[in-house]
Amino acid sequence: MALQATALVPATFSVTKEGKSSASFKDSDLFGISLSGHVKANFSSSALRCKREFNQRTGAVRAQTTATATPAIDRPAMDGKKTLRKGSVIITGASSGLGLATAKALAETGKWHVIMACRDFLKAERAAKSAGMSKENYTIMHLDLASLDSVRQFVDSYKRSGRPLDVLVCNAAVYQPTAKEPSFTAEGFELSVGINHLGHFLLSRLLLDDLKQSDYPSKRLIIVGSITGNTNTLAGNVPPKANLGDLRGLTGGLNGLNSSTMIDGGEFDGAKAYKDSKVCNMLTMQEFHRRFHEETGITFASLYPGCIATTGLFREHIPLFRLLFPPFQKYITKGFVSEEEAGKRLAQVVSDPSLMKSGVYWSWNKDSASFENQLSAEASDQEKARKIWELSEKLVGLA
Ligand code: LMG
Ligand code: NDP
Ligand code: PMR
Repeated sequence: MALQATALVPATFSVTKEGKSSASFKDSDLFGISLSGHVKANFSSSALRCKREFNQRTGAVRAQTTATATPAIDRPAMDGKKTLRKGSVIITGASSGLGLATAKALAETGKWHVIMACRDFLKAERAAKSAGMSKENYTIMHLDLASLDSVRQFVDSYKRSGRPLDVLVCNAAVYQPTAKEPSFTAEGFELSVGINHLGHFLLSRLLLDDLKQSDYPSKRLIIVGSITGNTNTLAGNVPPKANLGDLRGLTGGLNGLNSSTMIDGGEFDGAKAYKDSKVCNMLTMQEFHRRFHEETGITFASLYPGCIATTGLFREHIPLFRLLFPPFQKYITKGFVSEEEAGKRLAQVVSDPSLMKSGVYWSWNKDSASFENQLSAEASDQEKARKIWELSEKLVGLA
């Protein structure tokens, strides 16, 4: 409970003033805590603060509109000029790696308030501090994607906070390449698909309406994908390969009791479960696009940010792998990107006006220029996307 209450308090409360690679391998082809002191604040003050923050920022932000192409909200100001408000972006798993680097990149612009949706509050707070993020630019909220109750609580808290929602980034993930046995979420789903896909599926479904209601000029839902889920690439052909099969395991609930823990019904394999989960992420983005883009104007997108070989994603891999993987990616595949560079890429998908197209899986070439990439046959299979949507709805209690 204490954590929940604390989690609702924006870090800003402590501020007194309320204030492609074209070399040998191509991505696109086969080679391709100062917490407790501020807990007094409650929901309504949070909403109030939001408004005040908006009012105070108007002047500063107005000055920036002339210099950049960041979407602006046309609101009549006192002097009759157009103004914009800060965008609000939720990033799941912003306590490390890509999520943290993206939070930092967005916070630094001064145009975004980042809601860091994390399972470990203290880790997130330390991470934000050591990244040098200033308190008025972020809020940490508790979210454990391995529990659908936690997802629902997070959504309730967010709605009560009174903040608008302009962009949602589904970034968090786990990867269990060395696990011999499966582990499970609170509801009994195999952990990687449970967190990476099902938790995010419920989260984004429950927050879709908030995105829809946003008056921000460009509202977006971004689900992080990966090259390793795409079997039209070399990286996607390193065994074990992603393959969702006929979805019999997902149909059975991935619980290892009356069904397999793997989507395709096979034997548990942590590396494959991760890659399968990424295929679900990329299919879900496209299904959202087909169902809701026209009606809501929301941009749905996915991306492969590059191989960020130094992140916590590989924490469960053997030490030798963690030692050799970065130089392998840097010097042999040349697919390596730093966390900082990858953060800038995802930040572009969040806010760059040139990346507004919906239904796209973005990648970057060796000059770090973005391009619309091709997904594998399975990761663009419309019929599978529809089935996964419907099965996932049942599993998370939406149908
Ligand atoms: C599975 O293995 C694991 O079983 C599973 O747990 C999970 O981790 C999963 O996808 C993740 O991978 C699959 C993989 C194991 O199997 C294969 O890829 C089959 C082919 C492997 C044959 C290796 C030759 C590859 C030839 C391709 C040419 C490219 C050059 C590659 C150079 C590296 C060769 C070792 O694959 C492996 O175990 C490969 C080893 C892990 C790769 C990452 C680290 C390699 C680093 C090597 C060079 C680093 C640079 C410094 C130079 C050091 C010199 C010693
Ligand atoms: P990290 O491990 O550094 O980051 C993953 C984040 O997810 C962490 O903040 C972690 O929290 C969080 N997380 C894990 N489980 C949960 C949970 N149950 N509830 C809430 N948050 C959770 O890895 P990356 O930054 O590399 O990964 C980020 C995204 O990028 C993933 O979607 C991954 O698939 C994708 N990606 C990564 C690539 C790479 O090369 N690294 C390449 C392509 C895509 P905590 O800090 O508490 O552990
Ligand atoms: Mg892979 C262009 C070549 C390329 C790229 C971009 C990646 C990205 N990898 C490439 C090639 C190879 N990898 C080759 C030739 C091999 C065999 C030696 C290889 C192996 C390998 C392993 C064992 N690669 C891996 C692993 C992992 O455990 C990582 C993984 O699959 O996690 C699911 C991984 C990755 N390679 C990548 C990327 C981005 C990953 C991290 C996976 C992800 O985040 O989706």
